[in-house]
Amino acid sequence: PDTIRRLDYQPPAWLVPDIALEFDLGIELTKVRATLTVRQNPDAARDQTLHLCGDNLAAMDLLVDGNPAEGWSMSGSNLLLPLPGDAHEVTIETHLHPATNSQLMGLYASNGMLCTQCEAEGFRRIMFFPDRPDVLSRYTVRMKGDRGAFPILLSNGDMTASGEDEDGTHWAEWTDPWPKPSYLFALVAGDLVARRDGFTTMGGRKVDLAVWVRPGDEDRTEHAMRSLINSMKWDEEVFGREYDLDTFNIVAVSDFNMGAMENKGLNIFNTRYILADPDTATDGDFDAVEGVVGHEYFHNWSGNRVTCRDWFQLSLKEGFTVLRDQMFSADMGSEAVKRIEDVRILRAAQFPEDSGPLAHPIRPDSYQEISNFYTATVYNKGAEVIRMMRTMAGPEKFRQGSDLYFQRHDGEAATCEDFVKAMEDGAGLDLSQFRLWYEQAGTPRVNVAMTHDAGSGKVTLEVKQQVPATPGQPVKKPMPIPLKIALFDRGTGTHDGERTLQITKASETFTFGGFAQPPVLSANRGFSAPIQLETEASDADLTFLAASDDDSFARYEALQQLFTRELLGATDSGPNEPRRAAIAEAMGAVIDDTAIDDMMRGELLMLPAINFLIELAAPADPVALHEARERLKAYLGTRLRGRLTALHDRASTVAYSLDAASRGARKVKTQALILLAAADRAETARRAEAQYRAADNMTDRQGALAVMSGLDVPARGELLADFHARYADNALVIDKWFAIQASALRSDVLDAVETLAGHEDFTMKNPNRVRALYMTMAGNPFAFHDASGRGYRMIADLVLKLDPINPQTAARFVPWLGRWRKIEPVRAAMMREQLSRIAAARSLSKDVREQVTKSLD
Ligand code: DPP
Ligand code: ZN
Repeated sequence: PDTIRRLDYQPPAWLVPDIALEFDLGIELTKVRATLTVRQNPDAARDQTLHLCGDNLAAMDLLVDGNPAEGWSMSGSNLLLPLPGDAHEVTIETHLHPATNSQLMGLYASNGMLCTQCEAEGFRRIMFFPDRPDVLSRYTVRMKGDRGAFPILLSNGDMTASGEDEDGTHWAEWTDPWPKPSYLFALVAGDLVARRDGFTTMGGRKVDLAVWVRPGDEDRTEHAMRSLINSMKWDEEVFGREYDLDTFNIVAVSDFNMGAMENKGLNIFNTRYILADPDTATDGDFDAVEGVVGHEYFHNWSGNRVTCRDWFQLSLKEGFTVLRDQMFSADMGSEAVKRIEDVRILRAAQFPEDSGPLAHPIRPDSYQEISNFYTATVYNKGAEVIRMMRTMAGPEKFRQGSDLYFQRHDGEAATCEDFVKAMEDGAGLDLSQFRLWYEQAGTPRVNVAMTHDAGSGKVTLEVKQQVPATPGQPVKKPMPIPLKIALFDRGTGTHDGERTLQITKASETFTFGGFAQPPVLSANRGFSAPIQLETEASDADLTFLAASDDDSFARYEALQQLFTRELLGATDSGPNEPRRAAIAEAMGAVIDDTAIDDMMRGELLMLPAINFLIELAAPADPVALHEARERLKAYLGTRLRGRLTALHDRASTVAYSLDAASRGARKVKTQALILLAAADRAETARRAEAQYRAADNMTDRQGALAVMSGLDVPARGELLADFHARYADNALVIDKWFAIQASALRSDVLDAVETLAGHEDFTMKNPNRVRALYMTMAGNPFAFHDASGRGYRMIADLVLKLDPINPQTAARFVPWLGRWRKIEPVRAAMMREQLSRIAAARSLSKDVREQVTKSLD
């Protein structure tokens, strides 16, 4: 397979300043005719051959300056067209079959409508084109189709003309004045209804907003529209970015590989990130809608106005845009809670990637299939890296850096280096060593050892770091790490101010004076750097921080460390009684603490995820970890029973609304049930059933059902059936019904997954449904790591079956098997065996092939 390398980048020999596309739409057959204005790129080596990417296309007609093209040839699936001069007009016709496009890349049919997905390399499945992000064109799109089948015709930019033909067809023309790469092209045609609203930008532009959905779904679009308006306003206020067209359209599509797509002026979304109402969406779903609507909107500047030179620069737009959506959500809700949630995601999804066979820097050096690089590393670690710049510069300077970046590169295809340079010049930072964060993969391990000298009152911190070897990078340099710390006085419970240590070496020491007593160290406050931190904190220190730290992340972290110590220790030597008691006391204090709100309380009551513990325990016995975790839950549930039931009772009286107090109440309710369930099944089942039956919202209903679903009680089957019947016509809720069962911590969970795969509602054609069942199962350690190896086999079977249908989605399941190095040897061998079985398949997509080969290495 071909490996593409970052350092091989060459500018395109030909530019395409303008493209006119004409679509004759049909579900079975769509004819596309493109006219490309091409000219030699003065800044590239001269090449008289125009290289046009194609994927599964045939040129039905090919003209140069109006005459049949001569001398053209195919190179694999690409088209090579010799051109005599400096500038030409090339016309090409292609025929597409949207109904059979199960990959969901290019033009495809979903639910009777036509839609597109072009990032990263989908446009070449529509038209022969230099399908690379550094070729920017002005698009004019004319669509015509049957008025009955496709009453609504949308594309990028603004609609500039429309009309009817005598034969029952109608047409619309859309023009996008902003030059863009082909991956931002989009088209939607179908029977859609809109929620409409408007927004006036800070410059006075009146923008028509519309959220388009299938008829019947319009009542579930209010939150998406509100999120869009909030995003537009927020980006003006916080980043000074204004919208630049008269129209902004969002369309929700039920068959979608990713979360959403930022096509210029026409964002296309997975329905799960648009549709939300209290009856069908949880509070978490509402947050996800707000975050993703914001994310895609923010791309209009960080991605569209300034795009990427090549796909190695993906984090330029994604890391930055994730940071922007995180900041937005923090401002819309609770900054402290949002930070904890984002770190939890990073640890659960990115840390395992960074320490496994697929580890790559946020700016990768090579790839075979770019779809495999839409990763937690490029996105979430990418956001952490830019967040560190912001921490070092401070908010105002950071804003100056981002202003300079947008100003310098508006209209360009830029690189990560351009961003770093703009931050250096605009924010006044020296980022020479910091560039290592773009080059080196692996999560740095940082160890902080503290000594105290009673005579001089001096505290010394000895900081050591080590960046682990990753594939292709055996030896690493020390990273620059902004480490926020505070030194607490044990007696007063206060500290003398937060400091940011700028760590630059493998080993260095920092000294502070004025400490009569040894202080308690609070380190990596706010998670100021994406590292694994080791300290020598005693249980007493952690208990102190869990109770007194004024940084809410650090407080959460101290509790997490206590949990982690207990859980990792318990798998070897059983529970540590004094530590368990200290944890119970700290949790009790969290329940009683009136100074924190319920949103934060819910966070603090959560035990670390098994998939994070596996990282720390390596080689791990996942089921032993799971059992230790259940034992700790049971212990806490028993010790805190009175307080947890009181908490559940108190929270149950709070009426439904979307405000923080009401959401917090729902969060602690389900957390209380989770702990109580491990202690007293029968009593908790009664409580959960009551919560389910009384629920007037999905958060309470789903939370109760998820708890029930893990219990062996008669009402379990009845409630699952009730849930299915109640929401039978709502695909997103039926996804939940699948996921709740696949996440159950029960011995028969794999039987259940097998049965569900045969359920009439299950289909391999819909990525949301496949993920609801199988991604949930793969993430359920109790199921996936079943000692028989059956969970591994089921995921391998799925990959093999899904690959011919939808390779991009199939490849996403491979990394679960690739984590074998972290698992005890007996299971690890079985995981490898399943990877080998996939590798041996007669034909595999490039996507799955790359992931499997790397995972076996
Ligand atoms: N660029 C898209 C995003 O916003 C890819 N799904 O993340
Ligand atoms: Zn994005």
